[in-house]
Amino acid sequence: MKKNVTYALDYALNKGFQIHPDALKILEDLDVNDLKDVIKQIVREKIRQKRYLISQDDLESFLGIKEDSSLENEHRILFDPTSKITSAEGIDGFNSLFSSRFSKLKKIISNRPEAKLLKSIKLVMATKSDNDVYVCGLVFERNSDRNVTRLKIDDSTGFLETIVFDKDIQKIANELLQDQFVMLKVRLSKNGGFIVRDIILPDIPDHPSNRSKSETYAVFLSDLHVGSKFFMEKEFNDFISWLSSPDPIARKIRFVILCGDVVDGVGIYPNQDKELDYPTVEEQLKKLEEVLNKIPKNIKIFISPGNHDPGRRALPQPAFPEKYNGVLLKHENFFLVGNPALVSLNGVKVLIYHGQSIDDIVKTTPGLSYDTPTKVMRQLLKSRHLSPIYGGLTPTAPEIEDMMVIDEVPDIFHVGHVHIVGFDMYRGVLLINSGTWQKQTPFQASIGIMPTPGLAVLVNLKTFKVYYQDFKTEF
Ligand code: D5M
Ligand code: FE
Ligand code: ZN
Repeated sequence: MKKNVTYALDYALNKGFQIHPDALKILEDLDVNDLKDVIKQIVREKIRQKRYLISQDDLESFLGIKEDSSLENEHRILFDPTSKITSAEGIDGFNSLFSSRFSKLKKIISNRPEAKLLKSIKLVMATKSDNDVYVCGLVFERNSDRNVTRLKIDDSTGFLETIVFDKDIQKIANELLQDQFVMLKVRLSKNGGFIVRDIILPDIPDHPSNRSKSETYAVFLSDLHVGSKFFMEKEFNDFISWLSSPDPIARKIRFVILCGDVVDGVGIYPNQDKELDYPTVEEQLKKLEEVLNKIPKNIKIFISPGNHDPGRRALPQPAFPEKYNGVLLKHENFFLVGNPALVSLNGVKVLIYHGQSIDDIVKTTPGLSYDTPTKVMRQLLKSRHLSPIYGGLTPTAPEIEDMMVIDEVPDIFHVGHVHIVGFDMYRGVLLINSGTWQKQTPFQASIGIMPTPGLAVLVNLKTFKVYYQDFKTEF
């Protein structure tokens, strides 16, 4: 028992009072300076009432931390790939994946007025009109040399090679990602080349976001890497204890969202076994469950996988497979979803995605880097796709439906993977990268990644105000 609590206990006993064990737990979390005052005032009040047991209820009422029943914690899982995964095989599978991507995004862009003038590449090539025409397709190639950018797009009726001269349009062109969907306004030049006169991305409309009616808070976390020698167990446990503390924000938390890499996994990178405290996935998950079990039961916990978690690596990833999920699913307040997933928390739509494709985007796009993850997240929203680049570092499964298309506009877009906290607003969407609870690893040091570990990102779902709670103890 902590020393300050002993003081409270002695004081109460001397006056003929008993303190219930649940009430003691609350006293343990109080600041020493507040404690003496609190206990004296409660004793005075109870003497007046002639009641000689100090209960949890007495303390919670006195401290104003009594559970607020007006805080809603309603959730709906709006999209989860788990049951939709079919994994079509071979080339055919990829053909259907890309044709699904093309038709879904064409539908999204068809809300634009220009889309009424869309023509197929085959028709444009055949008619050779010298008016402006609109075409759409997936980016097949993008080359920039000196003053011109060349774009080749594919709409399944054929390929169109185009040239961008205009400097402003070049800026957009140079940020285009391989296999991203675009609409181009082009005109045939006298020497037979198609000049790009505008680039239109599917993008998201600027919109007022859905908000929670009550001031419920959600905590956004990712990349715990439980099992790794570098998992910051002490800091993470401090955070978990804080969730039960009298802190006014902690009292209003009803949701925790874990965005992948919750465990470090086994055999994920060469010689990983030398960097593991827990050498099997089962032990890692048991450890994770032990820690998460201490979270108050009135908080719903959503867990989505990342590239270190058990199950298939290719996107979209299903929720943790049955072989491993028992230890987590025995808790009624735990919900396992796939990657990506869309959940509604008190009406606020949260898109959860681990963020594997960021590796490919940072690698191929000038001006984007790991330390500005929210800039990459903007690109993803503009392209209305979570993993546009095919054939890079991000494994993609040959699904019949492209579930990485951002069909619905979210209110909060939650990503992890880069281990660096960041937040921003884009067209009414709150972008959050929730960092990590793993110290810098030797691999990250070797490639110059400076993580920001030990920060809990908290959001008021009514106001969308973002707070950080810092649990880092080493600098
Ligand atoms: O990824 C942790 C961090 O390391 C994240 O910023 C991405 C980066 N990372 C991971 N794999 C690679 C490769 N192969 N190249 C470059 N950068 C990488 P995590 O998923 O936790 O291992
Ligand atoms: Fe990670
Ligand atoms: Zn990761």
